[in-house]
Amino acid sequence: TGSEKQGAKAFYVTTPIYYVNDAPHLGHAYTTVAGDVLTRWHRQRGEKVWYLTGTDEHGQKIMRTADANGVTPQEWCDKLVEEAWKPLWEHLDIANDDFIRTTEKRHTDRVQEFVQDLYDKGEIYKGGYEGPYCVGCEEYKLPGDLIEDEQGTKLCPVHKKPVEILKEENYFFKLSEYGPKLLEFYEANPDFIQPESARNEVLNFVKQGLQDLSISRSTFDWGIPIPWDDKHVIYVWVDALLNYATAVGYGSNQEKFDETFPANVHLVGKDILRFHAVIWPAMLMAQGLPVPGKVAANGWLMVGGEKMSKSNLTGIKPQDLTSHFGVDAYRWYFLRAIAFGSDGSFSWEDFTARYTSELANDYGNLASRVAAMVGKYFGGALPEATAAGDAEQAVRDGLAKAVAEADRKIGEELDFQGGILAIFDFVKQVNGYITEQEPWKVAKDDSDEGRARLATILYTAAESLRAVAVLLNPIMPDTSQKLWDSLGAESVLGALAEQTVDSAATWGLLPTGATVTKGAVLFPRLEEPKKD
Ligand code: ME8
Repeated sequence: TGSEKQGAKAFYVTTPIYYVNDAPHLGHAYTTVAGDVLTRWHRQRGEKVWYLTGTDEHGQKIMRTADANGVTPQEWCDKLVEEAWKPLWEHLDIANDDFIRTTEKRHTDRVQEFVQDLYDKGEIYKGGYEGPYCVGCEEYKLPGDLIEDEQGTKLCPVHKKPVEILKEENYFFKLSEYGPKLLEFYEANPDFIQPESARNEVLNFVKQGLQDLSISRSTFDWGIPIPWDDKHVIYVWVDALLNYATAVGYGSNQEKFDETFPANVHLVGKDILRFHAVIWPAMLMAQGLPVPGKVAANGWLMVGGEKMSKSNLTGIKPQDLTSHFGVDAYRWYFLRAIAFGSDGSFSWEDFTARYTSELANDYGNLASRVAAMVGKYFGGALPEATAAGDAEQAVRDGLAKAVAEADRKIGEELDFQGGILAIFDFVKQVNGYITEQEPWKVAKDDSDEGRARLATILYTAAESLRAVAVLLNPIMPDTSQKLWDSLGAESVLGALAEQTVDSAATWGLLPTGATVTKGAVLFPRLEEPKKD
């Protein structure tokens, strides 16, 4: 703790800013929880961190939704942000440092300056364009990317809805000129796009040659005006991508900007990969600004073989799952069950099975058994480990391995599943250790030697749990706090928030004499499963 360096570059992570045409669903929560775990992990390394999320409020999609509901777009956005989006992030314990809305003046003013700058530099020109447009994606599609229904109607491949033919006189950004520079950049930075499949998709796309990007719209007015021609509004995606800069002081707070920008990781769904891995770096290159460290694309949560979306509502809201399984189990489940970057499906059965076996049995029971035995055999005062041998050394080695693996996988590789498994393998190891050591049998031996063995076994188990509480804190903060309290760790080691990944790996920090109590049940027995 306290190792944050003044003036050092923050580890800066972003989520997409979500469209507020509807309330958030499981898919949005998936990306946002992943970002929260990633940033909490880095905070726990003692790093300075900045975690940004927010909402994308301009464009036709929002305008049409507001119209259909008989309110102004601004009224619609205000309502959805305050009543649906912010409350869900609070409910899910998301520790974002800022929340940017693209209708805020701190954003709109800077977007106009950015675009004006590009115009002055000759990067933007006026031209005409006609092509198929998907309002769901807010994107012109290439004819070759469209799919057809049985009647031969051209459909957007993502939304499976008819595209509209849009013809506009627009301003264009000279994106086509950035192809070679981008390819050179991808080559020099093989980790820029994650996973490999996403990287390949982008490389192939850019190698085919880029078209210039239409960056204004003149057929509707819900957007930021083009500063030199107010009959046009700025294309919603150009507006949206700039949030990553405007939210951290671009053009307004140079010190903050230098300390934060560019993002180390932009978390995105694979549906918006090209915007982040092609258009965004090109916009930054055009402006002479540094490009991000990584664009990490998560896969899709699927339902019935289709991407879960606002229009294809599953009927399952995040709140339905948290009220049944609890917030912590919810945060854990999707990262545990689905390899980040791959698609995955949700089912009540799978969640229930994993909750019961991994959370309640493996983790929850371990915590309650150990606390109960320290209570029963030592009156709740953590005894000293004076008789450690090979079995204890194996536990210590297991912990060292788990910390190193989890740190690399979660902190560096964004392999949340692998990191969680490394920690839970250690939980299993400690369970196995207790089963083998049979403390309840050792307890029958009243000799000094017997007492020393019993003390050593229980110390080893409790100290292991101390480390587990720290390691799982970024993923299940509420549960870790309960465990921390049950181990009596707060009064001797300080707040859980002050613990570090290094401290998790340091054996022996929980002092002898710590007051261990049988605390709150970590994972209560589930009610009868709901039906979907
Ligand atoms: O695209 N599975 O906003 P959006 C996994 N405003 N992740 C999913 C998902 C699913 N089924 N559905 C949504 C936009 N997501 C733009 C972004 S950024 C400058 C502008 C997640 O409301 C995933 O992260 O459509 C996806 O990229 C994002 O929500 C799209 O949210």
